[in-house]
Amino acid sequence: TLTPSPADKFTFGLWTVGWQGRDPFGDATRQALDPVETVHKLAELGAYGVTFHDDDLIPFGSNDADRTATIERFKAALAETGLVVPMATTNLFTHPVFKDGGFTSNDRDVRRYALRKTMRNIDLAAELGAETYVAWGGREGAESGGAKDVRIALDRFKEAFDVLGEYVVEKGYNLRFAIEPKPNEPRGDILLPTVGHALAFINSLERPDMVGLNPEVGHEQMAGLNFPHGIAQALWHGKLFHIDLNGQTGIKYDQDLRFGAGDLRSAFWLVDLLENSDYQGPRHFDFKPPRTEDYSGVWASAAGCMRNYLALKEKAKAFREDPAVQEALRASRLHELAQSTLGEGEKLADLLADRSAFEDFDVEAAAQRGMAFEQLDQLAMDHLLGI
Ligand code: GLT
Ligand code: MN
Ligand code: MN
Ligand code: MN
Repeated sequence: TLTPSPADKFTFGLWTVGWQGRDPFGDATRQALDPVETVHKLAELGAYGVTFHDDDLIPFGSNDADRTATIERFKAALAETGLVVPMATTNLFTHPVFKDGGFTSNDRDVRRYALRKTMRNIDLAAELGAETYVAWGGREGAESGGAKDVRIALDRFKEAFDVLGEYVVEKGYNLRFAIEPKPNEPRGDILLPTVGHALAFINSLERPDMVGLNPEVGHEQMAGLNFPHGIAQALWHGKLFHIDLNGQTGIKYDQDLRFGAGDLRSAFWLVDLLENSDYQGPRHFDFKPPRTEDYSGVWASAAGCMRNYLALKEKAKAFREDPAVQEALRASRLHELAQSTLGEGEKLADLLADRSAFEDFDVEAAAQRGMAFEQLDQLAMDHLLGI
């Protein structure tokens, strides 16, 4: 069925459907959305949950009384609809104070403020039951070489995650951090630009187990990378804590198209991977309905994200179950890839002594063997195209 239900675990950021269409060249094309209305609308569409930045829910600079009232109204909407909040995050990019970053700004006062702003929203995230706290460092970066000493900025970045980890442990919250890489935009070059950079960084933290990834489809594609491959590696490291699903067509500005729009083949392999993995987390959409749309277009775009995911899930299942595909997978020797290269109990000395592995190995004959990948890929295309 292509009708979403909470069991599908689809979630949306308040900032996605709530994006008013402001871009570097033009003003907003849509009125602001009330988060309470968003919660009701998403529930109607079949979503499971909603996520937010502190400032999406509570306008920046609100006084304590307004903040409390806003949170109470939001909680009431969650209770009424059954929507949950599996993830929250901090806005460390909109206010001009963050023009050189939050955790890695050269300005030390700004870094201390960024930590406090984050801890304040971590309290709210924990109160609402979130288990993942996303950190997208869109302003952590530079436009010019001398402006940032990257090695020292990484010391400060590490310091931030170490302090925040200590805070979560001290408070006893059941919360893990998920770093969201992006190569550029809004900064000319952003720190931790890809999944690979972020994975390596995590190993240097005080509490590496508490920190994983929130990769976004379009962000890896902006760097020309294969998103399903990046996700597979994140899964292999046990670091896929969360995921931002959307669409992108090649190396250009961050398009944030609805999921499935953009590189459809890549989206197919992504859903195939996720659905056949142990990832149990939300399927979170981080998209921006184009500024051409009014609110009926916005909700159509949100519904389209879920519909495309469910359609691809059906296609992937049919692909895996097709006997012709199973035969093609055998012909492509995927089962052989699954065998260890050394035999069970085989020692290094045995490999060195095995003349069939080298001295008597018929390299030319092996070179002649085709891999049969094109037949396999055409079957995938046939399934995807519905022929
Ligand atoms: C912003 C960014 C997204 C991040 C959000 C989390 S904010 O919209 O473009 O990719 O996921 O901070
Ligand atoms: Mn994006
Ligand atoms: Mn975005
Ligand atoms: Mn994102």
